[in-house]
Amino acid sequence: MENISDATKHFIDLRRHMWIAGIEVDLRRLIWQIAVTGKYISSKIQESNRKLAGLENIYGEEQLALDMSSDQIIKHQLEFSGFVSHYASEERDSIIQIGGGKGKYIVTADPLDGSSLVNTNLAIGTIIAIHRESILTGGDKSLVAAMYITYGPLITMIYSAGNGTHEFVLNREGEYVLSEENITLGERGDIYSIGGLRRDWTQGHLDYIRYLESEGYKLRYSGGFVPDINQILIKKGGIFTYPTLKSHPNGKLRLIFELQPMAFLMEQAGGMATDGRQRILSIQPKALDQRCPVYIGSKYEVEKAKAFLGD
Ligand code: AFP
Repeated sequence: MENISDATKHFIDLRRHMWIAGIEVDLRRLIWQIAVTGKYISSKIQESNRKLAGLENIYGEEQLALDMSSDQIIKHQLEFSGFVSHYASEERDSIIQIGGGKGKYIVTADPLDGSSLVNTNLAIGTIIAIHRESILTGGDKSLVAAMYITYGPLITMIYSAGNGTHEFVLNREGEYVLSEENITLGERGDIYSIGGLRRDWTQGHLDYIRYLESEGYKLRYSGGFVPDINQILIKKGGIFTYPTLKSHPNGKLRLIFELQPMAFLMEQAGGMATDGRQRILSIQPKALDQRCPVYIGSKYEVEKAKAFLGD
């Protein structure tokens, strides 16, 4: 039986992983500080979930929505980091200057994506992107790192700083230890995760979905973007799509807060992400809250979607 020190010597924690990868020191520290907020947000979820308390808030005070309080946790953590000049969040109408505007990075957050699922006890998550340039120049010009934290049976964190896509799990000691390094998607998978109402789909999208079903793809859709994407990464293939809808031509998901970071992580894992025609990371955002259709996952399924949509 290995002794404890031998048993743990294989554990690579997040900071050591980033140091070995040669990531710039301020970026390493920033990614670490954001990962730490995951612990605070997770305890907020536990504390604020009324089902857990078994009763409404005993003081009757207005419970701040979880996504708002998660946003405040992240902002406060970044405010004093010294590395961040501006912060943008799905919970805010504009980009705000923080830390005196001196830091070298701009951070965007979807602080608690899937918050409408919290009382169902399904997994939800935090999505983060870290930019060096203005976030309105386009993902492939400004993005230097992306990460998401999944609040499920375990708290896991997936990150990339352009060094591949890697998964860490928060252990009992409160450390993020490496659980899967260099996640790499296969050419294709066997799961499809599809948003929007079938009656709202365009004909090209409907034909594409019927093709996947004829190929025997299995439906995996929770209504939470983070766990649905996480399943495709960990299962090494498949497709998530929230398409153009007749009622909403730009779909539902946000380009800057949700799609750019996930596209960065998926491409670093050998996958693809498009709006059905062009690469998500090549799209120059026109507005902070711009929505965009999305096809994201392994190459075969994304290319197939482009073919059905009349590439
Ligand atoms: P909420 O944050 O309002 O729960 O929305 C979650 C989400 O933005 C994304 O996480 C899901 O993929 C998508 O919406 C689910 O949308 P539908 O409820 O229309 O399926």
